[in-house]
Amino acid sequence: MAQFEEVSKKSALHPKPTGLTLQYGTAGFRTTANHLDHVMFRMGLLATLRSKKTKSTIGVMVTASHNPEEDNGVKLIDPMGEMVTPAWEGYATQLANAEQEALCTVLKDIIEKEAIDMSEAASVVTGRDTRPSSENLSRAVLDGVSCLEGQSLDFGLVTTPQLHYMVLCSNTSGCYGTATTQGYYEKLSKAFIELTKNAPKRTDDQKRLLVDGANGIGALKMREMEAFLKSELQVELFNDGSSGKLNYLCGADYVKVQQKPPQGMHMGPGQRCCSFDGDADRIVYYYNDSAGRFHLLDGDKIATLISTYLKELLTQAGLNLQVAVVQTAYANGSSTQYLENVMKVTVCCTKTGVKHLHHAAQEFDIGVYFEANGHGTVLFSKKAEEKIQQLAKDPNASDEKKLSAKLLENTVNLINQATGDAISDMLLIEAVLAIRGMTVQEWDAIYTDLPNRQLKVKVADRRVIDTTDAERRAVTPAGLQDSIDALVKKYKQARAFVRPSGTEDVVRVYAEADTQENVDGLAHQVSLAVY
Ligand code: 16G
Ligand code: ZN
Repeated sequence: MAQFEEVSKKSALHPKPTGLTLQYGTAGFRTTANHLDHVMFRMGLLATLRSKKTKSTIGVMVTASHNPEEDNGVKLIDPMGEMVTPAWEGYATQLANAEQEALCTVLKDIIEKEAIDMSEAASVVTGRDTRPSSENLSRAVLDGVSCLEGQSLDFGLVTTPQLHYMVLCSNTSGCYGTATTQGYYEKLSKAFIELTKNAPKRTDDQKRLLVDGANGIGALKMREMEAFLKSELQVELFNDGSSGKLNYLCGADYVKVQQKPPQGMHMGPGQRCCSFDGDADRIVYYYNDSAGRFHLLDGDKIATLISTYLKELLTQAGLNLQVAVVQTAYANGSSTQYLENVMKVTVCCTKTGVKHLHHAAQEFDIGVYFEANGHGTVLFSKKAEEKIQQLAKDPNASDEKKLSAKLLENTVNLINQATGDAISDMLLIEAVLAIRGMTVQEWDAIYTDLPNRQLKVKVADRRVIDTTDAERRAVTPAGLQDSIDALVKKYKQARAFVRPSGTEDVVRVYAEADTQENVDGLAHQVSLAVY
């Protein structure tokens, strides 16, 4: 077939370094940028096949998120804006690792296995972050798409969640929104402005927010968004990419892991601040108190704020919809306890990685999911959205109920349900704080985090550690979990687990206990047990 000849010919322009093997990990391929040209070309091929198979638009995002600027990566986005399914992750790995001469055979195998009709049309949308390598790499993706005669639309510089949004819009005939960045800004800003009308007394000072853009795409897109917000949010942007290096000493990952403010941010006492990561799908908040002490409000605090707000509105509206919060093993024990015992919401725990949380959240009327590292969003079931819409226009409903339904309706519109989105999450948090008249300190005081510590341990082969119970218990090697249990018993309010990283060649250790000194000791002892 002519298409395969074209693949053979073009793939020579994107040669695979012999012997190099890579794996489609938790968030796609990620490695040093100069090892990725062939992977990009091949992901263009695979996205085209996926599009033919699903008869839908598929997304390909070129980014390495919070990794250093020299790295890059790529991930595929499925029709409803979610991460590609596990079977296709497997194909992605096979295709990326096929030596040059075996490429067409692997491609044909996938076509056969999935019974793909090659005469189907295909449509692929692409996007990229601000890394210097991203432009050429995304061109390689487009080369792959054109080889198999797919249609492509390159959105160029966009945040990861913006591309997820484009995919979702493209496959829902515009019902979710208009598949342009303008459409994205208009949808979100309209909902935000409607919501903040319910907080008419907000002062300029309360509208002020310091944003660390991680010197990346989020900063660029925040600048574009600003014009749509009509001063209802007054953003002061730091690390906007004009001089600093991407993710270097800044960004959500740096702030969360180091537990300190990003470099280059001038924060006054009590000033509300937030950080995006390198592709703007993660956000964390923080402030310095009057004594100069740093306070971090991570994904768990965000999930608590949002689920409390939603639950209150549902009660006021008299709507019987179940709110659940999905967390991972990294969720601070205090947050889980608060959600279960005080808020009385259903809490469930999944393996690390957005796809697992997203999947679990789909099981509920309203599923709020957040990783402690700040990646998350809220999913509303069809039933929930319909009930909210009906009430908002019910002529017999009381004014109070109608107002709550309207607030819920705008909240739904403000949220990017395709994936966690730093810009959308930020606007939602700002709206919730405004409506509830809450300061960042009051939000922080909802519960107190248990002291915790994360460590990484280098081992010969991290795959010898296998886990169960949403990564909270180690099954192998034999005896490891018993040692952890014995160590945990020595401390108060303690918990610890180990898991192999899905993105780095290390084992991660997490521990919690009553004091920082104790938890540091526990984490250290657990890390010794891993060897
Ligand atoms: C990826 C995941 C993130 C997860 C992290 C864990 C996505 C989009 N990103 O960055 O959610 O927290 O991996 O990394 O799924 P680890 O396995 O190395 O700890
Ligand atoms: Zn990211």
